[in-house]
Amino acid sequence: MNQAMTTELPRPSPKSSDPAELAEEVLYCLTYRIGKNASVATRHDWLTAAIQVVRDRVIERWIESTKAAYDTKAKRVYYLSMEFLIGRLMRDAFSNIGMLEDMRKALATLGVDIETIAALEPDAALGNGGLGRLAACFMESMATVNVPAHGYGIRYVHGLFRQEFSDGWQVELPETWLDHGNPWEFERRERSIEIGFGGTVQSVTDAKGRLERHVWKPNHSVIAVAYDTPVVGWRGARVNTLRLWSALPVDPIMLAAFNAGDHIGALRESNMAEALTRVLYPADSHIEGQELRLRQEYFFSAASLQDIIHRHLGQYGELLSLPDKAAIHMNDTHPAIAVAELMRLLMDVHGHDFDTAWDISKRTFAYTNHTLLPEALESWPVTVFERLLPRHMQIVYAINAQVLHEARAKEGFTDAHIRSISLIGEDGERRVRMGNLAFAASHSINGVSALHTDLMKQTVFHDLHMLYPDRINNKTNGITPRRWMMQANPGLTSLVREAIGDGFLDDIEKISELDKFADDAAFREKFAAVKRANKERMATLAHERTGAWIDPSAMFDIQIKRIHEYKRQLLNILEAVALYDQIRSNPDKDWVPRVKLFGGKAAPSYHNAKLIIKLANDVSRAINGDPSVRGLLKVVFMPNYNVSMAEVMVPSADLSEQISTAGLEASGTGNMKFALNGAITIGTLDGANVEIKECVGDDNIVIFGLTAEEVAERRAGGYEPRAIIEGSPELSQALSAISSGVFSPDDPNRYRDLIDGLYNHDWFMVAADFDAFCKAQREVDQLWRNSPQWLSKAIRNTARMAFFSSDRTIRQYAREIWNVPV
Ligand code: 26V
Repeated sequence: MNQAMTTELPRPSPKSSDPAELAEEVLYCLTYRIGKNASVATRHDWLTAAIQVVRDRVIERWIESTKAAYDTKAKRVYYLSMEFLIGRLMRDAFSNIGMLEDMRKALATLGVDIETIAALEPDAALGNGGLGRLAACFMESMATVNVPAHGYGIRYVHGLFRQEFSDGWQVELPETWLDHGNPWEFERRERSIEIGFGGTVQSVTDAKGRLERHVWKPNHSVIAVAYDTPVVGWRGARVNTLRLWSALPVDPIMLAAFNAGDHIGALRESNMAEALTRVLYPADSHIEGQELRLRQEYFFSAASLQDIIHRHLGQYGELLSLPDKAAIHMNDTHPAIAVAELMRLLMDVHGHDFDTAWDISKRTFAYTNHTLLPEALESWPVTVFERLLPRHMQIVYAINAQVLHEARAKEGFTDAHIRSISLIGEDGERRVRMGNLAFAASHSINGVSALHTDLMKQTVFHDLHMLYPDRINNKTNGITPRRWMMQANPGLTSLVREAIGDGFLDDIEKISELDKFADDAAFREKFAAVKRANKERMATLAHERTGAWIDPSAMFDIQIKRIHEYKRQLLNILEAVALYDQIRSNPDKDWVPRVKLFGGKAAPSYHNAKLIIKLANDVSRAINGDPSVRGLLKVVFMPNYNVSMAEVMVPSADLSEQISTAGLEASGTGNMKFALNGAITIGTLDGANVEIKECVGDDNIVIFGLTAEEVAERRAGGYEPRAIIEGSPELSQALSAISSGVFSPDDPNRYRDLIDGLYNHDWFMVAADFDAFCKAQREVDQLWRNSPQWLSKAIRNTARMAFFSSDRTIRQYAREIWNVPV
């Protein structure tokens, strides 16, 4: 770091973007906000100072945006999500505000390398995967397309765990993103809200003994404290707020208990409160009804609802206009308890009758479904629900009575239909079905790809769709091109600007002008050079993190996502094993050199997913260490995959693996990131792959395997994986290599369960798709051999991905769901 020191620091004019003045501002912040001078500042201090300088610009626009929304009485969008997988914010904010390059220069004059300090910023992993990352892309797009919006979520002290490998096994370590403080957030103690749990419900009657209202008397409560983070849109168009709630004990020093001599009790209560927002649940499907999870859901939903109502009343003084001024969006069912909370506030606190409250709620709420996996559909035992939220339980029953009443009046509705749409599941233990609650209370329920939306109508919501046929609609997911191209792939961005000008930066549709360069040999060379540089950067990262050397001239074949059996990392590993065998048997064949890269975390309690990670690492060790392979195939599993790692991996990919069992991946968004960055997809006709194929064209994607319909038919018709495995020499060979301990000589039985599962039921149809997958991979090799042709296809992928911008998705939400002008 530069030792340059100024003795006098005039407070600089805050709007300058002149690098010399910016440098002065950085020094000013270092001195007066951090309390250090340049000679003793740590790299973290420089990072904080640089962020604070840009933050000042952001704050000015933030205040303007907030005031404008108020003055114009604009309708606001409230996006409720248990997860926001935002990653790092510095580059995003600097770039969107247009100061990245000026700040780079300013810091350089101080002897500070912006990339070095950028790498120190923690990656905020307040989410598990697709659903959380979508929420983050949506926040950025809402600011970009000028939708006045607030995101509401939880400020987890520990986000998704840090993953390490110990002898190839996943080990989970706590993640501590707040260790050095968080310069992006502003604590709002004045927005503290008391949230109650448990207790009893009293009925208040009037003089004539008629029921006037219900009063819920919780028996314990916690305080929700707001922390606000500004979210900057492209070119600083607008700045919205991400408001995350943190839990504190009502009486932080527990004076009453303490004075009464109950020291332990005081401590326990204080710990209980803070435990509420301590950690993100790390499972992206299946939850064994942990009560803490329901508490988290209610805590953040209730705090958000009360905050929304407070803001609305502050401006409009009544609540009948709520649906005209507020759209409340539920990101999956995790905030569905907000429905009962709004009903409670409207009826018990503000004196509206049920019908009015129900009408207001339905016109205000909308819900997005992100998965059809039955184990991921949330439901809570009535006993737990009732004990924790007795008044909400009554309200759920009242809503249910209303819905069932409407169903009974509908022609053709049988008892079986009634049972399936009920908000209370009666098979076995009685449970509150959060999906049905969210559906019943929403005027719009959307799927996240065309296929997923159709399947919603045919499966989980078949009967509710019959009852309310106008509600289900499709909004295919998108990704923000700012983070996923402009920031993550500056090389490609400059090349595209050189070719077609800057128009696509503001209007991504214009990227289609790149199409005409697909057959331009000179452009192809430049495109290849950009990809090469990205692959070199990736190779360096792979070496740093795993010790493996990978050759940037090999094909980079990448599968990064949560580890899940339906996503079929196992299919990809089996293909690697089969290829390994073929390379050894036919050493003289003209093999295409490949590097198979993996990344992803398994839920800590998901046994098979953890076994799949171990298998990938075992296979990697065997293949990478076998000299007879001569580097023609390498397998590398990158530990601790997160948003920041995706930003390096995605731009380096030649081939994008999107190989889920058809019908099970709701959309996928990684598929979009890769294609935008010029990777070719190998994939099944699942989720958004179907629409990607339509956009890029059949010749520019490699599709294989069963369709969703064929998967369903096979399931219904008695699927026999054993016969398929026995009929496929490659698959049999690969499986027998694994089960005979070739990759696990220390424990030959390690993969017995995994392999037996394939022979016995193979829920995810790995066997059924294996041969087709291998064949498709050899077609990919063929394409790769013709480099100009490969590059043309890659360029066409980039040129044809505009549809998958989250700006388009958000405009559709705004026009078709929220009724907000864009
Ligand atoms: C579900 C559950 C179920 C209860 C336990 C805790 C928990 C935590 C997260 C989730 C969400 C899983 C759903 C999810 O992430 N779905 C993904 O959403 C993406 C955005 O729409 C979509 O692209 C992916 O296909 C879909 O898997």
